Amino acid sequence: MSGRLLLALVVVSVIAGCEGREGAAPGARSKKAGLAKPAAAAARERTSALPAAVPVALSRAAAEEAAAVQEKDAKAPPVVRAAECRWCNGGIKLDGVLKERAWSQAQVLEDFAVFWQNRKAKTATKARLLWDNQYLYFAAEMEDQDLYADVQEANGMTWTNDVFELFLKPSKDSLAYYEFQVNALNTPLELFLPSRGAGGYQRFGPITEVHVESAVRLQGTLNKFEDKDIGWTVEGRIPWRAFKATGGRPAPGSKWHFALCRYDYSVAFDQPELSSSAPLTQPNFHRYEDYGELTFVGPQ
Ligand SMILES: [Ca+2]
Ligand SMILES: [Ca+2]
Repeated sequence: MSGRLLLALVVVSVIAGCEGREGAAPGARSKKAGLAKPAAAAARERTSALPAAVPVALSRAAAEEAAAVQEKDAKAPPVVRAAECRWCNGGIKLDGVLKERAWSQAQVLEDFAVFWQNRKAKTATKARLLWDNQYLYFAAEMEDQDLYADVQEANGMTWTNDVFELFLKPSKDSLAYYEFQVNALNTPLELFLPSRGAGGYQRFGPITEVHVESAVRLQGTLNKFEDKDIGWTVEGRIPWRAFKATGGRPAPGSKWHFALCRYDYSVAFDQPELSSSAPLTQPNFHRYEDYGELTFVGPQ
């Protein structure tokens, strides 16, 4: 009996201590009158009050936080935070026409945004990725009302033209990543970047061997700004040996990080439109902290 009373008193004092420290939970404060009641009754009342009072305070904070996140997400444009690179079943002919059965089985990545400006891209993009033992395949169908490209030299400054870009970072534990581009004239650019701080295009552009093979198909007239174009399609492949510096081909189930990006120049835009599949928080395609996750799905 005395042991039970002692336990009740301990419970009362522990709860009173909680109230004294927290103080802010309105439900808990209104129960203070209960101290005048016999200890056992007060303990029962407070023991039942405790689980209700504390979670109410916690759940209110959690609800407010969830509402804030929801409000932010409601404004944020959709992007590709995770995607599958599926196995390529059947051949792909690089001709800029995506009629192969293999492409129809690829995941369609069309949530391109100007995320750092909290908006969708002005021009739509539908991209696809596939892989097999030899290659990583990529394709993109891009809306574009003013087709522009004049860089013809491989590993030239293709981003000064309408261009499709792939950024791939095989490992979080390494600073190394890769950048591939194809402009609307089908000129490739390929960069192995050992790190962001190593010197970028100026240093690695001239010494990175170009492995990318691609084809483009234009719907419109290139470099004729007076008329209105429809768009362009790129279809390409990169052999896994291009990734030899970081171990080459991934194993099924491997997860890399990636961003698919575009520059769209147009007489209708005040600035060239940079867009990406990734939630980039800055106008910088090299910001791999923001890249989406790409899972390589093996043959089924
Ligand atoms: Ca094709
Ligand atoms: Ca353009």
